[in-house]
Amino acid sequence: MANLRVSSIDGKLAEEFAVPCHVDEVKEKMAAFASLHAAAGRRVVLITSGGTKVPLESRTVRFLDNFSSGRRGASSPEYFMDSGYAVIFLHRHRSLYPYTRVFSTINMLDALMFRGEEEASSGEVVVNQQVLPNIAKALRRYQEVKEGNLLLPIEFSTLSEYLHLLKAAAQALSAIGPMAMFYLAAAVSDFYIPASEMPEHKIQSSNGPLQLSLNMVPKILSPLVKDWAPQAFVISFKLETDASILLDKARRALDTYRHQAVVANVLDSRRGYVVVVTPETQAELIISEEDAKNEVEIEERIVSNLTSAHDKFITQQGG
Ligand code: 9Z3
Repeated sequence: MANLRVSSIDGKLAEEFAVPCHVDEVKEKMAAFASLHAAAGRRVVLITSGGTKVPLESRTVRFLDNFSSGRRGASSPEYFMDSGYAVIFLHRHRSLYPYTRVFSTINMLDALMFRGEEEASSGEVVVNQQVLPNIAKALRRYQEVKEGNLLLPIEFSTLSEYLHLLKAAAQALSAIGPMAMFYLAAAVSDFYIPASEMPEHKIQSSNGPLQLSLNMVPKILSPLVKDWAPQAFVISFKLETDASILLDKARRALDTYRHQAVVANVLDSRRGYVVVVTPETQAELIISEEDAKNEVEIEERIVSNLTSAHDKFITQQGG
């Protein structure tokens, strides 16, 4: 029965969500990246980040979006790479990016200036260290990451792209078994319009008020855990706005999908408080005012908690 349900999810994915044309090429890239690092004894984490876009028209003018600033998804790779992991960063096009994320609010031209008194005539441009005080540190780390080929960025925009690329990633990473971790921080829509029901052209307001009927998005975690990457260490994120239902929903997700942990958070407090829920444990991670003053980020604590749990998981699997 369970397997039937999983294969019907696979079928739905193929029929109702447009397949991105580059999916096979990306899958090969991810598989090569994973096996290269696993052969060197390095673990690989697939991090998803940002919100998915659900188009209302196939020649899309309008779409529904899920909220996510992309900050968690962009900061976490930095901590994973500091802990010795290689990272596949499956992120929403133009969302925050590791290392450059801290400069995202800065206008590039405000951060540059001409060297010396001669000004523009010299043509030599340098970074204004007052505008970008930590640029050297970020650049150094970014270059090390590039030289070590530790970060593989892959972009998505729509829900369809996200689902197909996540499936490809799971299948690509299955070859490295328990060395793979999935850290599913992207904010994924629960609702969509199937390709067969989507109008081609822009919906006309002259037809009167718009009523939308949306289908439920198939629960992708189910085939991911059971079929595509059954040996991997899988973490999902649970987002609520009502704190009173959060832990119950997190537990229910663990019961249903049988993966390793849920990071539970409430929208308003997500930067300062999360609970990491596993079948046996529940750990509250908190950023105090003092921590915040010292620019400690909660993602550092989340990553530290999960990398330790991954250690134990690998030992238990005999890896
Ligand atoms: C999260 O809960 C992430 O922690 C946030 C991070 C999106 C809140 P930001 O990007 O915020 O740093 O601004 N992600 C998962 C959200 C999600 O869609 N979960 C689904 C659910 O809760 C699937 S498990 O039902």
